[in-house]
Amino acid sequence: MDAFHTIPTTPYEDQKPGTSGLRKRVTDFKQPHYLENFVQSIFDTVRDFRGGKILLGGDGRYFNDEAVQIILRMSSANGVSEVILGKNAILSTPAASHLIRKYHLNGGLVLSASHNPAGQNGDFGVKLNLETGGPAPTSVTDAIFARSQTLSHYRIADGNIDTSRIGTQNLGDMRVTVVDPVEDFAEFMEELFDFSAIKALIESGFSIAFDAMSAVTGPYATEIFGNRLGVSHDQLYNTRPLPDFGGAHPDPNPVHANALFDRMFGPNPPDFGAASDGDGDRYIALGPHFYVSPSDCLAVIAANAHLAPGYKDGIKGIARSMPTGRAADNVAAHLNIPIYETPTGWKYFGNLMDAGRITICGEESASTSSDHIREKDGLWGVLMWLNIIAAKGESVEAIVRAHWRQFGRHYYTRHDYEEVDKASAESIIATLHGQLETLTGRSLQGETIEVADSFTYTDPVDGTVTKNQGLRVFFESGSRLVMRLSGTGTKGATLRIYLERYVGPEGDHDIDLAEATAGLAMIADTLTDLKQTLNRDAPSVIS
Ligand code: G16
Repeated sequence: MDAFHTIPTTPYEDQKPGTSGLRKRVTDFKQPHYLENFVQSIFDTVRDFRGGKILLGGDGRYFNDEAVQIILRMSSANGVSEVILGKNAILSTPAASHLIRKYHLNGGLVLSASHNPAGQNGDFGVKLNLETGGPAPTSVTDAIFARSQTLSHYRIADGNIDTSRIGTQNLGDMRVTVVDPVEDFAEFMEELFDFSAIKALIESGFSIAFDAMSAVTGPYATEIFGNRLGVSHDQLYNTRPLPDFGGAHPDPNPVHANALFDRMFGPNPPDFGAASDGDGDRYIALGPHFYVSPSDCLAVIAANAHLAPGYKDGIKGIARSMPTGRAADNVAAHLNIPIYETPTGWKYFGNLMDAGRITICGEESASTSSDHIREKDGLWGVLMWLNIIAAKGESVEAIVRAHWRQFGRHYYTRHDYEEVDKASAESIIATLHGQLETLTGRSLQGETIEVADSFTYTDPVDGTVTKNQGLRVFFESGSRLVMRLSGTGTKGATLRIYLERYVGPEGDHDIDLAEATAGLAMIADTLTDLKQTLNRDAPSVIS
């Protein structure tokens, strides 16, 4: 029997989880007892974990292996009966959600800072999912934070687990079962999508470029696209997960996925391009010389999901986060199904899915998914696109253009000012907040403001009210401007500005995106003086 130890500790004040778990610099997590304090706070709050079964794994980033051993030892000392562990301590976020549901576990911990860079000077994170397979709601993460502020001890056992050995081992009284999540996940995807049709499409010469960005989806993509769908392995890029993601930033956007963009906008591009992020929950989709905005992805997928076998009976409802472009709203109206607008954060979709109100949900931050799990799912998004293309026999661009002709086009872009001074970013938000009630009727850049507010969400299932989820300015033309601070950054603050302009089905769908939204960007600056306040000429990332 291994010994259990009770180690005295003192609280860290900064352990409040953000949009998606606790995300900090690796150097923060490596402070004495930092990880242990947070994990003990979870065990003290989520009581089902004691005596229960949990899932554990991460996106393989630097510090993953060390953290997994610490969490295993703490799980044993805290009375967990069994941990299901991804082979080599690696699990994508969607695969984790799937396994929690499949094995009826009490929840799980996914070690990831998602799309944030990794390495000794990069970021690390701990995401907590509950028994539904979805991210813990704010009520739970707030309770964990409260516990972390009074913590005086944590419990840890001795021992070590060989994470490469499939099968069951023991750590004290706790069983640890190492599983290969890839096979399971691939089989699950075969139940949802028409693999024969996609395979036939690939065999007909349809070429793709999938970039796993040296992150967690590589092995999944190799199995699903390569082995099962017949995509040539030289069309799959960066499929070996690396602890520092090859020194790159595994965020599938035009700046960080520039290799994919160069390929898709260069000479002789493949027919379809896609990339996913650090932990595999985000994705982007492109056609030759054509990028589909994530908000359009949500709308196009919602409109065509019935073409995939798993969704052949249609969809019950759609949800999107508030800042996400409103293209999906037009689809919901057409299908006569409800559309829900939630705060940013996948956790807000969980209740809607559990209550059977929605089937498809998505966010502007490069994600679409469905109620097959309770997380966003990058490879699901890619497979859905391939299924739709195979079923329709049309290119990505033809599908999206036909969609615009039916529903109109929401020109949509997000401007991020990253790693800016926190106080300055907060003052910009405060400046706009202070004007909200007086903006109606004001005209700027040829647009007239209809109304402006601060977004409050009332969960229609449990009635929880969540306030201050972003500032919205609506224009009489149908355009919209949204501003909020990111909850996933680890250095300074990130100010996000979301610009959206609608042009109806008969309108011009070929305006340059930057041009279409330039007036709205100028309005944001006029209202808040943001460039001067941040001392920046331009956003760090435009997506
Ligand atoms: C997380 C959340 C998403 C959210 C995104 C960006 O994604 O799960 O719901 O849209 O962060 O959040 P923010 O705008 O606050 O930075 P991920 O992929 O980072 O886990």
